[in-house]
This record gives sequence, structure tokens and C-alpha cells, in this order.
Amino acid sequence: MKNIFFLSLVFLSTTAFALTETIKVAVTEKGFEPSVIKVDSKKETILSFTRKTDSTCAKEIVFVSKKIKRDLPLNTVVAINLGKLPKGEVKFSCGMDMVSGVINVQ
Ligand SMILES: [Cu+2]
Repeated sequence: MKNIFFLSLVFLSTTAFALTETIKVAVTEKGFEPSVIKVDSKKETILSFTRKTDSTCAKEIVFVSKKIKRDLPLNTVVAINLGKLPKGEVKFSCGMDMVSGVINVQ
């Protein structure tokens, strides 16, 4: 009985752990780092952006296919929950589509 209780706890904690995946993305003079991001289609994806330079035009982030557009204030964490994504690619870019990256959903 004790074992069953323990196993359920382990199961519950691993399940909870696997629900979301947060990936940190920095905005630097080189663009988005990383600019190619692999995620799991079974998990909710959260991208956590921090713009670390003023020498970039990526002062906002746009996910055209998801109709998401957010400002990226300097040195401020902006977390965007994209939910579960279908397998394939989701592109993101600055407002003018000059600096870009891609999420590879597997
Ligand atoms: Cu731009």
C-alpha cells in the first residue's frame, strides 16, 4: 500500500513536470539566441524573451501564425505561452521580419 502511494506520487510529479517547457531566448546584436528552438508537441511551450541590447530592431516579437505581437522592453523578461503546438514549424520575428527565428515542434 505504501509502495502504491509512493509510485502515484512519483507519477504525478513527473507528469506535472512534463506539462510545460520553458525556453529562454535572448535578443542580442546577433538576433534571437537561440534562433532555432526544438520543442515537444506533447508539452505546452513557453518562450521567455529578454532583450539585452538597444542595438537591434527586435524591440517587439511577432508570431504571425499565432496572431501574437508583444513589446520587448530592454532587460525585461517577457514570457509568451504558446500552448501545445502541432508538429511543424512556428516562425517568429521582429515587427519588420528582419530578425527571425523558428520553433521546430517534434
Ligand atoms: Cu526589425
